[in-house]
Formats: sequence, C-alpha cells, structure tokens
Amino acid sequence: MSLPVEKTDIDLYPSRNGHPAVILSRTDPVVYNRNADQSPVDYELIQQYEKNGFLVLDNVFTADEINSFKLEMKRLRKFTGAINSNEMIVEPESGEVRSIFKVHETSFIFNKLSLDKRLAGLAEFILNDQVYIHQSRLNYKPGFRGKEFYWHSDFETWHVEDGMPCMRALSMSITLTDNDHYNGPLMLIPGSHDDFVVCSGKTPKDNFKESLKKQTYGVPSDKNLKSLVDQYGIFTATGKAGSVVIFDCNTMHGSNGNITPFPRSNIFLVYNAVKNRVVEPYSNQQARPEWIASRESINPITAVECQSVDYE
Ligand code: 6CS
Ligand code: FE
Repeated sequence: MSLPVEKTDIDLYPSRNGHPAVILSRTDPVVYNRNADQSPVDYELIQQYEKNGFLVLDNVFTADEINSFKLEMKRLRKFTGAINSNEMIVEPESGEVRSIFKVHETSFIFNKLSLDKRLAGLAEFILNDQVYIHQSRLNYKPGFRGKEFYWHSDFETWHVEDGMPCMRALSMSITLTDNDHYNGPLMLIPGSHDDFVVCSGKTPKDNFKESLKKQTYGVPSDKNLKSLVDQYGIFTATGKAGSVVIFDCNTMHGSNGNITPFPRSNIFLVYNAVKNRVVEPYSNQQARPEWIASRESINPITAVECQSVDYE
C-alpha cells in the first residue's frame, strides 16, 4: 500500500473559501496513460474522452446483465432503509427513494460490477494507477416526481468536502433503464473538465445532509455556468439500458427532473487513483462519512473478466 498522500499546503483548486468565483485552468492531466497500445478500447475513444471530458459506450452490458442489476436495485430499495437508513436518500417532497450509497459494499452483485474489467480496466488505463471506489450510488430518479441534480463538478465537492487532492478520478454511470431525452438524462458540458469553476459561499457543517437531496453549495454561479455553455454547449447522454457514460471528475454535469412515468435509474461507480487517495478536506471541516467517500476502506481493485453468467 503506497503511503497516504500528504495534504500539500498549496490548494491548487481553492473553492468555497471566500475567494472570487472565477474560472481557473485545470493543472492535472485528463488521461494519465499516454501509451495507446495499452488502451482497452479503441484509442480514438480515449482521445474523445480527453477532448470532451466524457465518453458514451453503448451496449456494454447485455439485457440479462441489466435485468440482474434491476432486480438487485429493487431488492436494495426494499431492504436498505431498514438496515442502513443513512445510506438511503429520499426525495424531499415525495419521500420516494432518490439514491442509495455504498452499494459496492452492501451488494454482492454491485461489488462484482465494480471489479468488472470492462469498467475497472478502463479506469486503470485512464488514471494510469491502481484504482479504488471512492463512492458508489444508485440513482433511482423515479418517474412522475424524480427531482433534478443541479449543475456541479463532482471534483469541486470531492476536493472541498472529501479532501481529494487532484483531478485523477472518474465516474462510470451504467444506465439501468433507458435514458431518453424526456426522463431526465445526464447532461454534460463538453470541454468543461479543463476549467475549474470556483464556487462562492462557505460549506455549512454536515452539508451532505442537504446536498445529497438538493445541492446548493458547490454549484457554479449563473454567470460562470452561462459562460461554459456559451463556449462549449450542452450534451445530453441518452442511451439504452446497458450503456455506460464515463466522465471525468471535473466535467460540469447535471440532470433535469423526471415527470414522465419512466424512471431514469443509473448506478454510479467512482474510480479514484490510489495515488490520489483522499486527505483531510480542503474545507478544513470534518470529513464526510465513509458511506459517501471511502477513507478507511481504500481497497485497490484487481479487475476481473466478467460475463453474463457471473451476474446470474
Ligand atoms: O456529493 C457527492 O459526492 C455527490 N453529489 C452529486 C450530485 N454528484 C457526485 C456525488 O454523487
Ligand atoms: Fe455528480
């Protein structure tokens, strides 16, 4: 196990600390492995990821695999509240389940999915290091009353509230239901990963108790968001169940509410480089709980070749 990363005094990405809400340039690479021969996918796809800050891979998982994941998602919705209510976040108004965290530890199937070479192998290549799960979450976004996820950079939150030193992490969103243009699909701003948007305000104590329901701190100003959209536009990641959206930790993203009868459910697996393991939060506040951000349980992953039969 490599030595824990010492928190350097220089905060390369100061945010929510009274500084003006400006846009700084990224100082970290996006793709850490420059050896195209080692890429587990066509290298053009890696170049697309580097340019846009995200990549959509269709038909990564079979219908049988997705069915297994959906059954597991329903099972967890039924039982998690009883066992680990903290890890279950409900929608503020309807009380329906919005998210369940730490499913890579509480679910045998989703633990296996987090090790699946189709995901972990690609994360290892892009981050060019051993990887571990920083966070996992099932987002149910139920039909009729599923609420939005306002625009944000995950890294801004993970840096300020979890102590993630650098931009050497990525999220993989596996679509468990069809993500159509009408049921609140993930929206991403292509190229925004190269800009670090400093956020105003000061992080309230125990912010996560509110932010996981509705994020109001660590969100870009209207001016900065408009400047990103004017420069780069907005991409909507629609896709059939079984597709995977891989996005850099700093890509600005969000999703609208869902008033259609069709749920938009995804599982998010966040891979962080072991060399980029979290240190003390840059907000100098208490670290968020382990079920939101791995800190004690940093287990480097050994990627495993998985097929449909492995998920039955
Ligand atoms: O605060 C967090 O870590 C979570 N919040 C959002 C909206 N995206 C990243 C992560 O799941
Ligand atoms: Fe996010």
